[in-house]
Amino acid sequence: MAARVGVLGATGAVGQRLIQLLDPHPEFEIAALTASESSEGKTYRQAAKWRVDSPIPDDVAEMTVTATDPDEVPDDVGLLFSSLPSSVGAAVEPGFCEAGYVVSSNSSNARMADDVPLVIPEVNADHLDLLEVQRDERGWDGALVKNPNCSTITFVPTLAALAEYGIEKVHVATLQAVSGAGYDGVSSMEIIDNAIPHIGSEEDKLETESRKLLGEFDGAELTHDEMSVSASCNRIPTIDGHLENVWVETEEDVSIAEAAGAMESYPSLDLRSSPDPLIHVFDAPDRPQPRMDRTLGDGMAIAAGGLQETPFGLQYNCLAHNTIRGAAGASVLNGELLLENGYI
Ligand code: 11C
Repeated sequence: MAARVGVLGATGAVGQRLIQLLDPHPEFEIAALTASESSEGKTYRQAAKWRVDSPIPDDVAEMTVTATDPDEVPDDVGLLFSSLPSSVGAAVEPGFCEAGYVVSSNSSNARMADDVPLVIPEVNADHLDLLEVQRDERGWDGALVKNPNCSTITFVPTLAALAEYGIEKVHVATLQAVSGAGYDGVSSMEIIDNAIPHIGSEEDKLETESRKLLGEFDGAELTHDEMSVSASCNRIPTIDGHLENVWVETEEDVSIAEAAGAMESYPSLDLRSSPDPLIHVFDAPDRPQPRMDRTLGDGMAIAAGGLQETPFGLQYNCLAHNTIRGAAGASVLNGELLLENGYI
């Protein structure tokens, strides 16, 4: 029987992607939708300005949207996917966890908290064990698990594939799609013939989240990886798909063939939303490209290419669909991992 799940922040850009990915889903059944006050009491069809590339599922369209409040969510809902704005997430997610709900959240609040697992299942599924620490320290019956920022998710799996060579320094420059800014953010038309060399606190997220993801959990405490990471983030007029240029300096020499082999053979997981292969490596120097490659593995794969040796280490480009692999799909995959591990 499918687990009953809810979506917090169901009308936003990532909330809509969540609904698209969850209906249908063999393991989950949508049973609750919440949003801000202006949507309360409306049907989902009335409340959402639906913009994703498939129709609203019929059963979801007629569901009533409620306030984002634990009292409004049925008790038999075991798992909540959260795509709330981070300030709202910070205010309400702990209350849901205290009320016994397991929350798989894409919101950026609490990602760096010591007792909150920040998880890409193919990279650090073992960090889920931090939930024992969380339960001891916070006394929650529920739990809070986060997925990283979309531009972090794009390059960290490639670093995980190269970890055996001992990563010392990483430089990453991002070319980020406008959908990352959400519906109220910058639109593609506004930046046609332009690029914006700054995105809020994005650089800090890449630098800190990547070190947490590649850190080690000893059963009591998580140690962040010691590699140094420097990021530079740019908004470009692409609709979906973040492209990144990465330079990696390693302790041991790594040839192009070895790096490509390590990425291509990096394992996916036996979870529904984990694609096989996880990382596609292109020989052609002009791939990956957002429009051609963002839907690989149903939008859940990472694409890499343009591998070359440089005076600054191994250089390559990588790409992921930012609202699927980088956001909604990342939360769904964490939900599948939570289910697999008996947390729901
Ligand atoms: C962007 N990466 O492309 C941002 C959006 O921390 O989840 C996602 C923000 C986050 O603008």
